[in-house]
Amino acid sequence: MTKPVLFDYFRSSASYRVRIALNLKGVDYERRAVSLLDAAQTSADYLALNPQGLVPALEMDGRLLTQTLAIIDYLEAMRPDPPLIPSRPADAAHVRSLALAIACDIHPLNNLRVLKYLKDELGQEQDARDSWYRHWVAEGFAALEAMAAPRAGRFLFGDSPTLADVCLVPQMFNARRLEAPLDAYPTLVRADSEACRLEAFAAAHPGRVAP
Ligand SMILES: N[C@@H](CCC(=O)N[C@@H](CS)C(=O)NCC(=O)O)C(=O)O
Repeated sequence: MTKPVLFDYFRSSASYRVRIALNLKGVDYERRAVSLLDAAQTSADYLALNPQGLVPALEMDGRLLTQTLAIIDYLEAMRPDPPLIPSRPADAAHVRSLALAIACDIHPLNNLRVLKYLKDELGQEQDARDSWYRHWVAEGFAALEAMAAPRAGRFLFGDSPTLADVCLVPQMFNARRLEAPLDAYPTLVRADSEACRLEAFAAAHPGRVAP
């Protein structure tokens, strides 16, 4: 069996999600760096793998998978243990809604190509771009805190990590890097800190996989 290959960038939060999921599922994999700093995601070679020009992409079981939530769904189907989605449909919907609030409603607004467009095409200075970044984090995290708090345990939902934590931890890492204030989100801070104590999360941290 050939090892799965993850095409990723150490500081990309989407890549960080998939590293966490692979670790939680106990999948042994290799990494191939795609340097966002050098715009390697726009190279012809990489676009042949992922026409979206986004990392990560995962080569596994003879397939090339893209989009983190689709990749994690695949892992969940192929390696059900430990589950990242609760078995009760209502709980599963709740966990997915937390994950999607991050992956669809916070992350894309603050993605590299969006920040680059603000700079290069719209002529926005660093201060304006930082303020854009922090605005969408604040709005998204305030909603996420309200959604998660009533049903949170040690983690965003209950007492074992789910897809919601897999998405939360990289977004918190990203928010800290851009110095977005986090005091108003105690549930998110607690779940992040609990998750980061687990080796599957710690081993996926950008600081651990940096070139
Ligand atoms: N929805 C995509 C998002 C992937 C994504 O946006 N990746 C970022 C890094 S975190 C990227 O490749 N950005 C490159 C760019 O913006 O040019 C997924 O979940 O896989």
